[in-house]
Amino acid sequence: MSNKRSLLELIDFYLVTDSSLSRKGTLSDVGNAVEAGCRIVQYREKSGSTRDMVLEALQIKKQCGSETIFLVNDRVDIALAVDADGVHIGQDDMPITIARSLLGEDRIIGLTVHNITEAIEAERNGADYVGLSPIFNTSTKKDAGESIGPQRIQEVKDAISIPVVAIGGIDKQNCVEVIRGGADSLVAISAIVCSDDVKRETKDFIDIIRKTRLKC
Ligand code: 3NM
Repeated sequence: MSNKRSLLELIDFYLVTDSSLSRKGTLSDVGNAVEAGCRIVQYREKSGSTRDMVLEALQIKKQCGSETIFLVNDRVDIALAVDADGVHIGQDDMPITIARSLLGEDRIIGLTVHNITEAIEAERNGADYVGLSPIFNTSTKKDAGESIGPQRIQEVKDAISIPVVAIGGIDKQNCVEVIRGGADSLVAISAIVCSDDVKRETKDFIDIIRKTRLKC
């Protein structure tokens, strides 16, 4: 395992996989997003056997190579089994302090948070970044809760010193507000995996994010 934590600061666009929404399949989505310049991929698979997930995760790890951070959603066991760069966990998953003791200090742990209190707690407990969710309404995650709105991102950012990754209902139109709102990085699931051309969409997101940053 290589320690890619320092790369977190440089990330702007973050891909999360979803095989239930994908047009062309998870491996195709990851390959295209990485080719387009995506430098962080989270394998988020909610169905199928552990065996199939491990085998798929191994292929994704290969696609990510040495330049793209590879995280596994929720499953600390799978992250360890495939020697991933880390995990992304939610408030109802394994407590972060236990995940940290299993994963060690070198691996990345991201935690989903919904407000400032959870964000401060996440940093205190050793999270490397927070996923702030949901920024807008989304149908991708049924229990995502009330949307926070891009205007509230900065107050979370100001309360912690780890990166804030925005997630939930983000598309090419509203991502400008998300970056102007203070997010270090953003995730789009449906906007990417439901598209016919994942490479083109990923490039478009990266271009918009970088151009918006230049103007901020
Ligand atoms: N939160 P889309 S995943 C809102 O892991 C949300 O915390 C997640 O999908 C988390 O970009 C997710 O299609 C869904 O709205 C985001």
